[in-house]
Amino acid sequence: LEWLYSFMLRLRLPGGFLKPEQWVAMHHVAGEHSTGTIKITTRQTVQLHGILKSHIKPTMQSFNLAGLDSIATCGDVNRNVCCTSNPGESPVHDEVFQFASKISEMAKPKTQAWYEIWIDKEKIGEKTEEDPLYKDRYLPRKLKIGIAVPPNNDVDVFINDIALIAIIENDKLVGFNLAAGGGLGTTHGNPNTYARLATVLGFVENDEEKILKAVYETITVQRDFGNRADRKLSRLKYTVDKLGVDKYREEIEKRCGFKLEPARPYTFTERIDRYGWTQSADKKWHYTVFVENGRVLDGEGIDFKTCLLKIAELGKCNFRFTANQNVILTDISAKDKASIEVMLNEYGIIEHTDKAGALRKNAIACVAFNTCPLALAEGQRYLPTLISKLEPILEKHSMQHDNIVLRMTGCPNGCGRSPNAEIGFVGTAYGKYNLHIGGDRLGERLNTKFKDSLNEEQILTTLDELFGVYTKEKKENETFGDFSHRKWIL
Ligand code: SRM
Ligand code: SF4
Repeated sequence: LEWLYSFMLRLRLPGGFLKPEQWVAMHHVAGEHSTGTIKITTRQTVQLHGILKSHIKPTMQSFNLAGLDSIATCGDVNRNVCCTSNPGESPVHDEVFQFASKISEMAKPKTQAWYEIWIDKEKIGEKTEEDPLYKDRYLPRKLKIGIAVPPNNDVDVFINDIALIAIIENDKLVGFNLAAGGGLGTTHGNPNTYARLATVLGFVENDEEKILKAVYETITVQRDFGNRADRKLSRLKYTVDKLGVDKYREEIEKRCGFKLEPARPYTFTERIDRYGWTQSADKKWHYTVFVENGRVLDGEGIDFKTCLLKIAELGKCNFRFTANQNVILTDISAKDKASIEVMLNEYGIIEHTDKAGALRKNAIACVAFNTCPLALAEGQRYLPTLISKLEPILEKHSMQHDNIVLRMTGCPNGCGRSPNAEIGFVGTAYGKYNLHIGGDRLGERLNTKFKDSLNEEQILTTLDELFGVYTKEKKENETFGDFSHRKWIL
């Protein structure tokens, strides 16, 4: 007999893309081998929890048959590459999105171990597998890459170790601004740790070889200069600050053999998922489903899982996960739109998506209890209740339609990206959260701790007071985040 271990598995899905037949496969794998819940993560992929040891191999094998894998979804390597989700965002969306797959492939570890262990591929034995990127040492720590298509910063691009911002001129992708040094994790009681947003280093023209090279060498600088002595201080953000931004840039340029051009102008005006129907320039339709905290399951009022399975079985749309833990049914032709809408209506998804309030629709919570071993407080199991208690308070201040970005994490690792929310909760102990305010709406400014370890009652009273001051004193069109920054942080 041994302990009844169970495991969590994450898929590698660059840009969060799944074909309908892959959704069907994933649905069945979740049912046969895990708790059954399909959990959409804040990095546009899915996690399955509760996979018993004897089920791991069949799970991997079923995913492999569906053309899916879990390679590099944990460990000191490049993780899932994020990209603005909605094809309706820009006529060049697909061109940008292809870079997510190319970067993911480029930075994928070259070892065949995953196939040997899980798919029974022939063992390579004593031979050494060459990996020019990771060599024999991997990276000092996990590394994350995100790509955004302005004006929507739905992927929260600046929280990534490496960020690419698409520069679009006259509806053409002319290149990317390259930024480095984002990361949100901190450790309670360790003042050397901090959250940081990526710094823009420069511009690379739309030449695939050059763009991939610039990203590659940004990784190798971290590989060679990153801190390998203290894992708490080993993310790329600390390397940028240790070397200095100019030195980091110079090192990239030296390795690339070309200079980064001066960064090009861009503007983010939003950081949202566009719920409901949108249409792209190619006349295709896309429907963004609101999935509270990314938990796709049946029951709890709506049979999301059955509905999405039935839609996938029609084979008329692709699926794209968003970094806000939602799913978009994409690339639907005009003739297929009605049949999908019928299903969305039949299962109450349209009503659910339309009815949810603004605060709820813009909120994120991390997994936390009961599966996360690092949780100090609740995340996704509690935030919906807290929002229900905040909604009447917002209404009292006529703020119920305000798209405030509120996020909660069960510990300071920041998986729900609370450090760059307008209102951020960071778990300190069961039922207690630090309250952070003053982040901006677009994800371009971090928030600051305002109060320590509040319980629910204190949270509600404090926010009631802050909302009262905000509605009285705000300037026209000033967001809660900007007001809080000006009033209480500066
Ligand atoms: Fe995370 C560790 C869940 C996005 C920063 N994260 C964990 C672990 C694996 C706990 C562990 O190490 O044992 C959590 C598994 C919980 C569970 O039961 O499933 C976990 N992280 C998640 C997810 C599922 C949250 C969610 O509810 O969606 C997200 C999965 C992303 C993915 O698909 O790959 C997730 N994690 C993030 C993000 C947000 C992002 O990347 O956009 C961050 C902040 C950004 C960053 O990396 O700085 C984040 N996770 C961390 C950290 C802190 C890293 C640091 O630099 O200090 C840890 C702990 C660690 O690495 O030691 C962590
Ligand atoms: Fe777990 Fe902390 Fe990440 Fe939440 S923020 S999932 S509690 S590691």
